[in-house]
Amino acid sequence: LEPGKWLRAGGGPRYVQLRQRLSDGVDQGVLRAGSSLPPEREIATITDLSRVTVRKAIRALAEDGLIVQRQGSGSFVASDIPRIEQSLSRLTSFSEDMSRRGMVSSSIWLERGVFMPSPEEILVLALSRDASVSRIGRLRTADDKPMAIERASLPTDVLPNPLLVETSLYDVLEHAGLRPVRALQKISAVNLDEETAGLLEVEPGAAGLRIERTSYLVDGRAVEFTRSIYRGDAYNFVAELQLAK
Ligand code: 16G
Repeated sequence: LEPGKWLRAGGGPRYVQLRQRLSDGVDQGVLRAGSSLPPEREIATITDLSRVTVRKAIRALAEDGLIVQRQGSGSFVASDIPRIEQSLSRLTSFSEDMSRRGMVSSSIWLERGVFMPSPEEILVLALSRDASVSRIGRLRTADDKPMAIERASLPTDVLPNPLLVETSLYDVLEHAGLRPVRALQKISAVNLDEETAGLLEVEPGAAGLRIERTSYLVDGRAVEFTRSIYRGDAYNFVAELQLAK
């Protein structure tokens, strides 16, 4: 944004050029979803433009929906991810959820292997002391946008080899006749640490949702214990409530 380097004579009004410059920054990911813009006064100093020009550019970007202005706390880069309405009462998989919405789901592998279970896995999956677990950690994307990080642990009786999972875990379970029919899910709020935020392509400290799911077969056997971090700006979780009788 240094003065002179990008302002072109004949490139239109200065505020229009600054608006273009800032919107390029958003497109190129230099300014990330949820990050705050420097204060007007600072942008004016760096660019050597007047505060009036800077204010005009920012107002235009807000009108474009590219940034959000918040009274008292400045301007933020808006999230370009439309929110996913996710039912809290249906036991579906990420792949199914995305394909039902006409989106292309994919995964980037973070971890895949067979391990000795942690005390928590032993407890939640009701494992015997000598059992082992398959762990699969994935960054889940929809139309190439990162949505969630999911780390699933399954008893090796259920998933003997994590390499069997190429795209959908639930497909693999379905084929083995081990598709869960019931799950318990716990949701809590988190602020994303630097590493998680980097994977999800948001600012460190941005809001996320930590979701834990334990899934069961008809006979009550636990098949999956998954800890996930979902982008806080990408989801609306929806449940229908009924009057308690
Ligand atoms: C969902 C589940 C996850 C499951 C995954 C399987 C949550 C909140 N949701 O994302 O537990 O492992 O679907 O998806 O944990 P896949 O069949 O596409 O691999």
